Amino acid sequence: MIYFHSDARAGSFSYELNPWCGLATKNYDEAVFVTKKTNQPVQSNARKITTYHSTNNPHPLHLAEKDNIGIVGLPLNKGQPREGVNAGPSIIRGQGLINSVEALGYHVKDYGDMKFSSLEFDTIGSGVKNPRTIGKAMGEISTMVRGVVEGDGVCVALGGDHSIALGTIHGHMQVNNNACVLWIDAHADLNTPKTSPSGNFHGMPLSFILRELEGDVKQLKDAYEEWAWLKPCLSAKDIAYIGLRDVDAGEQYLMKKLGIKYFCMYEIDKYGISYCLNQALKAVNPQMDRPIHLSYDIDSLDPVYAVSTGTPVMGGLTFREGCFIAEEIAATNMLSVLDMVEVNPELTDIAGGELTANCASKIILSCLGSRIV
Ligand SMILES: [Mn+2]
Repeated sequence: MIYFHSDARAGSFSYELNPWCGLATKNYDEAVFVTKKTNQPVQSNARKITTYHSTNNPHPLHLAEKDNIGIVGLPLNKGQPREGVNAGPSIIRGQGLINSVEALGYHVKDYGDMKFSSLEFDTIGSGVKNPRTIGKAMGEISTMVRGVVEGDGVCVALGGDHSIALGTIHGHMQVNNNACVLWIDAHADLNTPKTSPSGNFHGMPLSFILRELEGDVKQLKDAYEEWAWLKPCLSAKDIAYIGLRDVDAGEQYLMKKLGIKYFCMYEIDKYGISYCLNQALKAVNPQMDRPIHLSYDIDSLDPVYAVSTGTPVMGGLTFREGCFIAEEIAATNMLSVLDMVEVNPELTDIAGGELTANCASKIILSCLGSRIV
């Protein structure tokens, strides 16, 4: 049984610390939080995590007559070094996602999981690891997402690492060329091949989609035919960040130089999530007439919730703040594409993976109109 206090920031409980993720519990099944005062297990006001939402009411917020939802799994893991993030789509689906989306009143078309080939002799080129494999996969993702948006109106893309967003945004923009992007993430994912400290592509997808940075990615693009399809199609003024707390020096420079709107955890603590989200939407979608591309990295949530993800950073969004963003996006009726990325069930024990996937699933449902009441 998992017990959990309703406000993880309240600090009224003590628990063992797991050195790399911040929340201990080698075995969630045995984890019982205790009060500091008495050291007794908390029973009276403890809650089981899985009873949070009711999702079997018809969705009250019709997504602007988009009653079809296309869901596609993108199990790509070559944009970062850890195995397991390719299992993201299956563990998120395993939360009962398809049935729950149907229970909201939508007609769901499940496109299954795409298969990506690993190209031979693909190590590192122009500062990017696996450049040919990723270039090819991104082109294929772009074509797939374009088709889903054309056919179903709304596309939910299950990652995979955050690399996939280059393909999903590119495909989306081929249909809705006036879409704006909300990037919910601990990281800015704006490195160019030159500024990236690691060469991992999941920290670079935005630099490849931005018109302003076309020259910075040209060397890689020109070097491999797998990148021939790419045409930058988004402007810096059309992106807003929420949840940042680990931003590389080169990214900080580019964010300021390009004037990208951002709401780091500092701003969220200071002004609240409601104000920050409102300002982010105002910046990229002032008339609320542009389709929204919501690129949601599960590591935007604090590692207390998103425990099983590749690059966790302390001090993130609470689960409720994460849901609130999703609920407000649903209320705009303008959601067109949703990426849910970086759930990696193989980095912790089974319960940690399930908890992370459960958060992802609940946020997806909230984006599609699921409400508490
Ligand atoms: Mn990311």
